Amino acid sequence: MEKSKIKAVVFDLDGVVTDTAEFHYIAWKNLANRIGIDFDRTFNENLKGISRMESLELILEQGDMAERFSPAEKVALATEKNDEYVALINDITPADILPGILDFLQELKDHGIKTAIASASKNAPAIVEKLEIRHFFDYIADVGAIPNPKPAPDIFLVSAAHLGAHPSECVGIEDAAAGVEAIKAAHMMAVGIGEVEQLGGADLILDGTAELSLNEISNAFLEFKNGESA
Ligand code: B16
Ligand code: MG
Repeated sequence: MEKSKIKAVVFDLDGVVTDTAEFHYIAWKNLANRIGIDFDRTFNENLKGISRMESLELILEQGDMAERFSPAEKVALATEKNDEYVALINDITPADILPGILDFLQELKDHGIKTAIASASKNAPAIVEKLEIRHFFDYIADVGAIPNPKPAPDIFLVSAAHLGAHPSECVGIEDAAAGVEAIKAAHMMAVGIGEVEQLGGADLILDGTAELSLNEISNAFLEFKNGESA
């Protein structure tokens, strides 16, 4: 049997390739606490896959401070958070790549399957360099040039186009609900890494990245295709 008809795999970064969520959490918590807003891990879950400015708006809203700051002050707050985040990720090394990802990337390369990163993070290119995995990817989306953020499909559609693949030939991998929604809106097969409660919309849900393999996603892809044509 042909191993796969998948032409391209589009990866989210944070939570799929590496786990920078803890650093986002620390930097947002410090900023929120400084301006008098409580911030805990449960609330932090809402920020996964969400852009920097949208994250700030959600934090201000939950602290009843949505109207307190001017647009310029909000940019300054977001910059302050990002400065701390950038300092925290400075020490990232290849040891921070999530389990199974390197083998999976090598497997995709060996089978000539194209790959891209579709991250909401403006720091994605720097993180990929620090992880020393740039050579595994054919394209890294520039989130600053993407019209609408996740859960809109834009970043996945732009990635597929750059890889020369039709969305129906692509698999997207995400750890956040907004990301799975974006993949589905792009009409790609969605692999969710995490809990079914959050990622119920995905076509395949895996507990962790160690479970990723070409065989696993190819089988799910065949089922996905059969389901579509049924
Ligand atoms: P930055 P992903 C997302 O990365 C994070 O999950 C999210 O928490 C963060 O706010 C967003 O990137 C923007 O990051 O402030 O570095 O531009 O999961 O889409 O790879
Ligand atoms: Mg993510």
